[in-house]
Amino acid sequence: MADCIFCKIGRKEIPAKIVYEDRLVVAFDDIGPQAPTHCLVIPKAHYETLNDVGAEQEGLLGHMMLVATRVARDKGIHDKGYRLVANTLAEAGQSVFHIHLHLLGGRRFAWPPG
Ligand code: DGP
Repeated sequence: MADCIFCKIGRKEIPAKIVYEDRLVVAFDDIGPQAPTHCLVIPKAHYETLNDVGAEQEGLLGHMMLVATRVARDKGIHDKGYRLVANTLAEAGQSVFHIHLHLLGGRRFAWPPG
């Protein structure tokens, strides 16, 4: 999508600290980290929210989660613990409308989330 910020990161039109990339996804450091490790895993294809992803993209969603575990290993948080978050629509706090998984770690998190 032409003016989507995460599409632009995926196409390398704007800079980001990319920590993993393959044919389907890109993972990069969040611009406003909420924890010592805070990365985002995005598909290169544009889907506004999880509600826009159909059953045919089941493999892509699984791949995003596996990439998150790989990045967690690379970042050294794999064995201590980490949190994956997919904010969906405004009430959950989604601010960028291109699906993404937050990978957060390196500190203790509260539950329930705020
Ligand atoms: P959410 O609120 O769940 O939609 O999360 C969007 C995240 O995206 C938020 O934590 C900040 C991050 N973000 C927004 N714009 C940029 C950007 O241009 N570069 C990077 N690296 N992260 C961004």
